[in-house]
Amino acid sequence: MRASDLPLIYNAVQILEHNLKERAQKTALYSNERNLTFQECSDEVNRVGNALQKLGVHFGESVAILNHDNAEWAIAYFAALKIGAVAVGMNTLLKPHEHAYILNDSRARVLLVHASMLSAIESVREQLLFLKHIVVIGGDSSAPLRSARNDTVHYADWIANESTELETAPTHRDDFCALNYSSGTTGEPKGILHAHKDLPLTSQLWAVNVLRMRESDRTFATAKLFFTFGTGGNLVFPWYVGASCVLMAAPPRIATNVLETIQKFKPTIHFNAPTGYAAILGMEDFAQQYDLSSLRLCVSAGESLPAPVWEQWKEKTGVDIIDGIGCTEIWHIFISNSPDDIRPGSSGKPVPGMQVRIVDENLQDVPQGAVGNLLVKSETTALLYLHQAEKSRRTFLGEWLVTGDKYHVDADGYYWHAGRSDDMLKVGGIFVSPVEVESTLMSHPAVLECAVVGVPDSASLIKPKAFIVLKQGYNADDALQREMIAYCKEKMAEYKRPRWIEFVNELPKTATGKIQRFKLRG
Ligand code: 3UK
Repeated sequence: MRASDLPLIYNAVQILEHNLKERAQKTALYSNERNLTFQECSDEVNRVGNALQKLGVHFGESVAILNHDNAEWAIAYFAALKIGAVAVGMNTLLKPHEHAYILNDSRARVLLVHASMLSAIESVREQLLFLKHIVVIGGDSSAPLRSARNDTVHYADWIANESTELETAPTHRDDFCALNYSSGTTGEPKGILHAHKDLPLTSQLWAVNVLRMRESDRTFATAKLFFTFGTGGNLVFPWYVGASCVLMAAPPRIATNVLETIQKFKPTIHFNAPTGYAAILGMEDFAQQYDLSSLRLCVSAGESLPAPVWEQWKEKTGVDIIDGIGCTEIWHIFISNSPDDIRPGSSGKPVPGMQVRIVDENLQDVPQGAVGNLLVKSETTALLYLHQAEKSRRTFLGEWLVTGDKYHVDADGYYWHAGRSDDMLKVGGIFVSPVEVESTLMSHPAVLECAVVGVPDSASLIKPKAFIVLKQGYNADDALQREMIAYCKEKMAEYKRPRWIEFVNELPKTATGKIQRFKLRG
């Protein structure tokens, strides 16, 4: 399938609405809070779409979603698409100043926010230049809203009198429909815009052609819907094939939440990051304690899956994990293992319909077997980073995307991840910039100098470790380490905190005084 196989006027709400013909009464979405059929999803999408239009949302404008994974997340996303707006799935783990940056950069006029995160938004409300309306999801809808302004409304009240009829905006298949923010080594997060066409294309090229997802499947992802790994795996792909999804609002890093959800809702395909599989494997007897027999396949992405984790999972559950590498710039997976062709430890082979190259610093192909920089060509690649012209020019080289990954290919055509070409770390499948962790630590009164590097944990998965030179008068003891980790949790999203701190007398440096991080990786 190619983009040109889609009609010129195409709206990705089709991915939901095509199900109304044959399976309107099938459960489309399961969650602890409520289950919805395709018909119910479609009706509610229309009500939300109408309500958004009444708030003045026009074609091409952003609608921000800061919500846990639940029915309203999915509904708001497709409602934004249907009216020709751009859905901005916001990372719930970030701090208020980062939410403010994203709301301003995306110029969202409307924010749908879960009640539990409303106070975070209120704390930066003065900084929000474009936001006009807040819709509160969850919480007690009979309680008056805390906000003093009359621009805040409960979701249930907001859609109560809206019609279930709504015209689909005649979007071009190349019109933007979704905006996701991804962090870089330095500077502000990068806004990545995707078009309507990218959703059916990735669904067909990877979920159907490689993973063989089908109507009888039921998906469950720990990757949240604000991350395109989750939006694809747990919403767009299942609905594209007429399958159902299971949404879990609870934090995915707690292994028992994940196991209980699998036991209760019986998904057939589970999406997780390597850290998530390793956390479950860390629980003795999990396979005896929980009924996981509904699973037929698992998928891993976000960081590379070590072969021992693959083997232990297979031994304990009998289920294969399909490792595939994806990125937000391409929307989803572009090199992947497949159910009948798995090489544990490798990322598999290029997804048919996409192409990859491994090149040297001059963009020349390296000989087979040599490590080089990975470039990818896919019709689903974004065109630019919003408001970041220079970074865009360095990353989007015509048809080829510079992924920032090092790879080599073996004689059988399997691709092997060999780290990143920048300093970025993937921690639990999410980007962490060591520069950001370092500058946070530098603001602590006891820190003279520091360097943060990725160090493998017991499951061979990378976690941040800080090497710190203390100012005079501070004791290099456990209490100070604990205090610094708590300090990092308060200043940054929790997943960015160093897992280990080592106090050192000096840091290795070049003659010109630049810290040599590679020497610390050990
Ligand atoms: C790394 C992997 C080795 C790699 C993503 C699936 O992770 C996703 O998107 P991001 O933009 O990060 C992209 C970067 O993450 N990576 C991802 N998967 C793997 N490295 N093996 C893997 N299997 O450095 C890549 O450049 O956050 C993954 C689907 C959608 C996604 N957005």
